[in-house]
Amino acid sequence: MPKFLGECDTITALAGGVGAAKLLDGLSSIVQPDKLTIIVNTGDDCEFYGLHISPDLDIIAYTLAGLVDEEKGWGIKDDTFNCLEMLRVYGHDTWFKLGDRDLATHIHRTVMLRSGYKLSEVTRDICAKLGLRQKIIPMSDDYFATKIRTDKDTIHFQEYLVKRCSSDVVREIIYEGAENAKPAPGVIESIIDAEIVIVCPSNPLVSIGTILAVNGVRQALKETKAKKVAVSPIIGGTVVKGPADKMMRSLGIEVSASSVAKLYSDFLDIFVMDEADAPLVKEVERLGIKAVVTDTLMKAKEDKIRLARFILGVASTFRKA
Ligand code: GDP
Ligand code: FO1
Repeated sequence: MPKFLGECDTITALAGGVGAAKLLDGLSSIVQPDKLTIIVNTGDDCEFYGLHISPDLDIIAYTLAGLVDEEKGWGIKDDTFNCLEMLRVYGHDTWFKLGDRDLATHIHRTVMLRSGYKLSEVTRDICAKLGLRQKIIPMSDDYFATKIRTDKDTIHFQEYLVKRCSSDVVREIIYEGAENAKPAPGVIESIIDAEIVIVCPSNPLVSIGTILAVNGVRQALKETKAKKVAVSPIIGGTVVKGPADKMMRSLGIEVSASSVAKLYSDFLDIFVMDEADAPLVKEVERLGIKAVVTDTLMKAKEDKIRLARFILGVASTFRKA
């Protein structure tokens, strides 16, 4: 019985924030929600005013629920910032822009965590209440914080990204807590049991790199029989948004699609690159990865659906050696 696109395949995606959310939005339009599991980076998680913020989990959930502020790619559309303004009056730091409705999510999450629930349980609750049927799982329930060592200090990733606008030279990325971080329930199982694993176009160092740093994840990706497809977040030697290019350059990694492929080469089957990077196909194939090119820039909904269809199409025709 032939499979129709997205009909029967169980898909597990590894995701960061905004870049991943766009592809997952497209994928969700063509794949039944119960076939899709999304493992999300929590290295960006941070605390403000005693509240636990999980930016990437929220970006994915808000996007799939149709709530996201599409212009920014994060936060809730048409949100107001009255609470933040009052916090500023009281002298608190307000560089991380938490909207009023967004704050409700962080309050709810924090109340549940304080009552003893795990982050994965809280996430399941939030997703159910937002009406989502896709399975969204944090990479780990354990403490994990991405820290950036600059020339003068070591700071949380959000401080590097938002407060300092990625202006520091990155000397080292520290995955704090990685040694003890166990995968959340369902992470390893969903990789092993999937028919297709998609590595979303996310920052390879601080979104996908963190997920790969969780104990057992890389091994599961090597062991699974799933077809493993990654989409390059680098197009024509530059980023669509975010600091991945600056970070790679600072760390002496060439800013190119093939460098990203190299970072995943121990487990990857197929690498989807932009047409602009067609000259790099041979270089990627020398890594033992099938390289395919298409227009990977997602602006409108049609672009997201087209890329999602393309990925499922190449995965369905790929045969492992
Ligand atoms: P993250 O998702 O949390 O890792 O952070 P960002 O949302 O900043 O994006 C991560 C990466 O996704 C960046 O390196 C972007 O270049 C890439 N990205 C964002 N939008 C697109 C897109 O439409 N197509 C492709 N190919 N990459 C994208
Ligand atoms: N990104 C910003 O550039 N500035 C902000 O003030 C900001 C606030 C914010 C609040 C909630 C949330 O869920 C995400 C938020 N982001 C903000 C996005 C976030 O910092 C990053 O895009 C992700 O961590 C990277 O995926």
